[in-house]
Amino acid sequence: RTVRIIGAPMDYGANRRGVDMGPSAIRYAGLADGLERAAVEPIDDGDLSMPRAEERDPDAGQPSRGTAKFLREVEDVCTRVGDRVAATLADGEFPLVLGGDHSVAIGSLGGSARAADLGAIWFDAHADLNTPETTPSGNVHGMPLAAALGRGAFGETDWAPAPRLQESSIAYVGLRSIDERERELIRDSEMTAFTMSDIDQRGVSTVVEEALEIATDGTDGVHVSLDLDWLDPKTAPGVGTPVRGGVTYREAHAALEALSRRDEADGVLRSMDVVEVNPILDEANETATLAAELTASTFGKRIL
Ligand code: DIR
Ligand code: MN
Ligand code: MN
Ligand code: MN
Repeated sequence: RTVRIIGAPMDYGANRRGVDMGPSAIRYAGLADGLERAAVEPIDDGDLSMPRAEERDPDAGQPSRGTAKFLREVEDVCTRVGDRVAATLADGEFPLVLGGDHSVAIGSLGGSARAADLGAIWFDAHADLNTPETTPSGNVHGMPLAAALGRGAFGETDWAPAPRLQESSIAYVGLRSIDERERELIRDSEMTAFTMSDIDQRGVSTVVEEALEIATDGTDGVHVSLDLDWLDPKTAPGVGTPVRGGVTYREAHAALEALSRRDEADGVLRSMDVVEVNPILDEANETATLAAELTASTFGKRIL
């Protein structure tokens, strides 16, 4: 299996500058070696080029309703990410997108859902379901799932909605920080939300197996979105929006190994993004190292 690494050093979607250095930090932490040990062949496409946020006006290109900072830049990057992901899949390779902030997932979901019915597993402390109308921050990294589902003002765009992604095929794993408006949105949606208390009660492997059932039922493959703030900040300090009470180092590996076991059996995984690593906030590249290790676990790296 060939894994094509697509770097998307984007920080338009989050407040904390530094997340644009994520792709180099994850590469430096040994991503390619880890993938080779997992017996996949990595090919690195390098990084997409993007203008620095300081050169841009965050208020240009606002949606018809509400706020979404740097929306024009997010559109430009996500369109290119989507095209790369779709082309990679068409070549029979696996697209691995390195963020950057979580808004890159609008591109990876869109590209991956172009030629297949897509399910998704969302490992995150946050629900990422705000729209320009509901967002408390104006940051697009809190909106990628809403964008891919064409909710709110995103529904009027032709670039954000992912063509073949159904709400009912999406499962969250590890939620613990949800905005007031998002709570209603989740309750009224067809998505499945496994929170940290589900993990406490039933164990992470069981929860991930159930998430896989949801994401594979009636779909052609699964997109995995790994936001490093899913982990506890003691384990993964290098993120812009840490929330205590996240999964441990062992739980994280167990979760991604559960994905890998299922993938070995029926090849269900289709695309992945690894996002929100911020080296400026990190301690000695710990979070990037974790990102590289967890990615290798997803592709089948084992202790023995
Ligand atoms: C918050 C933070 N819900 C927002 N979201 C984050 O700004 O919409 N997502 N950090 O990963
Ligand atoms: Mn996120
Ligand atoms: Mn369909
Ligand atoms: Mn998050």
